[in-house]
Amino acid sequence: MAYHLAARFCKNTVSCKFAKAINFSCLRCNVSTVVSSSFEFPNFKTHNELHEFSINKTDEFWASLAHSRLKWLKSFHTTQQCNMDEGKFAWFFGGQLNIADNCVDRHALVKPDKVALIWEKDEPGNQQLVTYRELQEMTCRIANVLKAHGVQKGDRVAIYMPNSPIAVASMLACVRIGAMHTVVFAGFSTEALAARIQDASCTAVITSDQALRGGKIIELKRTVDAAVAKCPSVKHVFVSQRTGADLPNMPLDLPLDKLMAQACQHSAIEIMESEDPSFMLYTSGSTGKPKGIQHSTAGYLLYASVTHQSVFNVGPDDVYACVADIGWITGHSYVVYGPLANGATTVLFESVPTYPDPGRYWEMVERLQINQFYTAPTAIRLLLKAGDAWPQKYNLSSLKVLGCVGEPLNHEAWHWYNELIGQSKCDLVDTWWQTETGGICITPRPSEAGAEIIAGMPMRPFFGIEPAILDSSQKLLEGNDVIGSLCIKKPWPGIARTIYGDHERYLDTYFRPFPGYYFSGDGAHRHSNGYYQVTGRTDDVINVSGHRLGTAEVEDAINEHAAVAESAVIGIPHPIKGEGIYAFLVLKDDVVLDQVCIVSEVNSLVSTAIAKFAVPDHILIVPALPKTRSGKIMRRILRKLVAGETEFGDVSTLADPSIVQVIARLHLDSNRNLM
Ligand code: 7RM
Repeated sequence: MAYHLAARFCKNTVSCKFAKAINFSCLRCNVSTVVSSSFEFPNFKTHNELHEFSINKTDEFWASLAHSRLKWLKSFHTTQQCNMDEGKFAWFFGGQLNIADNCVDRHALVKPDKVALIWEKDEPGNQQLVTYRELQEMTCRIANVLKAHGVQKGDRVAIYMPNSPIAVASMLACVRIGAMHTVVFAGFSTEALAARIQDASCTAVITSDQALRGGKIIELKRTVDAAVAKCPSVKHVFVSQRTGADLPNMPLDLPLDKLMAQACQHSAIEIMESEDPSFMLYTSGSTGKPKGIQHSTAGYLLYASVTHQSVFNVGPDDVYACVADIGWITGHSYVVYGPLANGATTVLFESVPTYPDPGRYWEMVERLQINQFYTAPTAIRLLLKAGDAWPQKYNLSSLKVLGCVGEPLNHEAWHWYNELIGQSKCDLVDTWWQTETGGICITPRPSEAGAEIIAGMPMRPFFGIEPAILDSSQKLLEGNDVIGSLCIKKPWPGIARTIYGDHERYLDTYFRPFPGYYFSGDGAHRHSNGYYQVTGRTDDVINVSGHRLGTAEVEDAINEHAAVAESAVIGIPHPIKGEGIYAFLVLKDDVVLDQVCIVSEVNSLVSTAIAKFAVPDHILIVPALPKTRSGKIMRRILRKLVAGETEFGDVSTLADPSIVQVIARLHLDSNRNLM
């Protein structure tokens, strides 16, 4: 059987011979086609052959997909013109298209009543369906409102809203008119929001009166008011009603829902060049101010679309759910742009995993009959901590693919996810990628049907991705069983094009550390079987007596302990070893074991799993770890706290800033006890 990557498209641009045979539309020619046939790459019999082709004939591979998957207003003449050394990337040069046209209009034309969004509101059992036709109408109305108030191609618009159809339509309205959106997580502080608006010189902000998250009210509009007071670039604040709260009116305010009702439901699309910027998204670096990662139009959309369909194996009638927030790149690529470009039905999750109880996700999977479910390791560990009874209450048999992203998925969490949630019948894809890569780069699927999936690693490079591991002297490490800095050798369409307003920082961060390569900032281990495991950020690497240890390796071993829900390790100065290890442990909810006993068992686990030198010098049991909103552990804060510093740098992205003081106190107390 031939390989099925581009199975959703037929080659026939006039009328497809499979029309009527099966009720499924070809995204290119808008007629029905057979899902399981392969037209695009009929000569490749295996995944490995096609992967090799994608590396050796990169241009042919991507040009073919760009033609079949995207709707072009004008075809491109040059597939790519890229230069890694100079950090210059141009894909599908000469082409013209519009993202909203690709994500909404072309589907609204042929299947207007297909559900585009399932809005899973904060209160469970309250979902709202939005069809492609309705999404098109909302998008056009917002586009008209923005244009009527002077927002133009190239302008920057901040979006500060909860996961909701109107937020998605606002993103699409921006790309429809060629304005760049910058979505800011609706929970970031006034300072964090203001810093992003200022850096991007946004001329408009789109927000909601309030947000509801886990039954709690979040005062979005009040935060916007305080932020906008410090942002002279902002001319208008469009306010949509989520709760209908009675809030004071500010001079820049405009009622979005009312203006939408008055606006025309049709709106012309802006013709965009392939390389025109589509959006930017801020991501915090370990030092300095947040970076506005800027993405392209054609390359970004193609990469999001191809990865979404082939990693998650999304079929035409599937209900696909990625529970990420739209304020994170995962929300952009795998809640909004990838699924909508593919004409899929995508769930928009407004709530939190534990509301009203830790069965929320699983109750939702049963109620909405979800087929693909994509979340973050932090959520899996949190739910694992709450016990097995929650998933066991629900029928999870609709699930086919489980995914996770954001951090290494430790073995214990992998098995729990696979066995308790996937009932050992699903493909579990641990996907590695970054805000900067635009989409998934290392992932167990796609691969040969039934090919092995190994716990604890993302394993296989995606099509067109050639990972490379280099050592600290910039030497390329060839062969297997090597550990070093994870780089990518060749350009791919989804790569970010610059850091907004600071191309030098873009070059310094990603292209100068290892000339000729894209540097991810992560460490990786290419195992003896050729599979990739990500060991954590290289700036988190710990060096104990000359042994380099990734934080993930030590944490994975610690998390194997039945009482431990999660952990974070950092390096601390040590007079003899250079660095020693300090481990912070969060215990599961129902643990009754004595802490001294847990500590000694954890030590022996690490000693057996890695080596004696990896055994922590100090273990502290804490109620929670400092994490970003997207669930990443901020080890930098733990390092500063142990060093006795009281200034923690940019903590605006912390999910719960108060935990820092709690941990600091426990740390001081434990030091006192030691003395
Ligand atoms: C999508 C996203 C990127 C950083 C990345 C890694 C870490 C992400 C994995 C992972 C191990 C994974 N974008 N990371 N996925 N580490 N295994 N599967 O997370 O820009 O916010 O973060 O996240 O360190 O560099 S991001």
